[in-house]
Amino acid sequence: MLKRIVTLQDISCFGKCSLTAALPILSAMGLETAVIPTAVLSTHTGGFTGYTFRDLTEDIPAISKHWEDLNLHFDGIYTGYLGSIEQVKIVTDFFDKFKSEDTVIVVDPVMGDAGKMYAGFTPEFAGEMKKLCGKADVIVPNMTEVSLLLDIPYTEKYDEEYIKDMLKQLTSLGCPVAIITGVCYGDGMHGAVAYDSRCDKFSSSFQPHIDCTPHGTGDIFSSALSGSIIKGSTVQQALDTAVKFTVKSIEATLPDIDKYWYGVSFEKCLGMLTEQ
Ligand code: PXL
Repeated sequence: MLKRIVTLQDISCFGKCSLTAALPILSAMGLETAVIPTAVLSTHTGGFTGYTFRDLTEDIPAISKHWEDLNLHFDGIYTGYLGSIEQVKIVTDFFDKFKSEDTVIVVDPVMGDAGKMYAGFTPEFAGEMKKLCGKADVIVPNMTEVSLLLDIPYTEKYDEEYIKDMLKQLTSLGCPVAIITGVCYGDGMHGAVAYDSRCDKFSSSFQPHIDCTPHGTGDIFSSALSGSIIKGSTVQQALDTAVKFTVKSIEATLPDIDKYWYGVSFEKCLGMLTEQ
């Protein structure tokens, strides 16, 4: 039987991130994928100007109520970009309604990158996101989001000990597993590091660094990671799958990077996921 996941994030109609990346990736991994679009934007907010933004917060409780009536069960719930504090609160309620004993919740606390918050986000939003992270089984912040979740300054210079310390602090938000993405110790490698507080175990996965960060790599990583975890992989296996898929997708973008500056050419690599 197919495992069923629901992912809650925006549709950026053009730009290859959030739902337009998550849906094909999760489907390629063999998961039945339901979606709750949290907002509709004409493009994502990274690098485009003049984008439209229709907030769909109001629709979420009604969708949720209908699904409760249908008695739907989800093996996984995966959240990405959420557009407002109110929306984060409503998603928290959604977790309470649909989390059963065997449901795995993955929260990607999408708020910023490279030390800057994305357009429209505030420190108050980060406060609400901390609470949502506390309800998750797995969280997947990048270093910018780590600084926002832990109220510490953003830094690009750190070592393994620092990352391990951050990971432990992140699990004290209430989620048993924390994964930091985009980790680079300056040794030419780039990857992700995880801490599972249930067994006090660290794991990591690294690949040679590619000097190019197209938009949407975080969403590609989180989607592949969520799919893997919900299919029952160990944290180590999920890290390996997500890191390899992300790196291959970035490599696939390189020949045409001027043309595809707005997103990663992950489509060329979906075969890696269907074969698993
Ligand atoms: O890739 C994260 C993301 C998702 N959705 C929207 C965004 C961004 C990042 O900028 O703007 C709308």
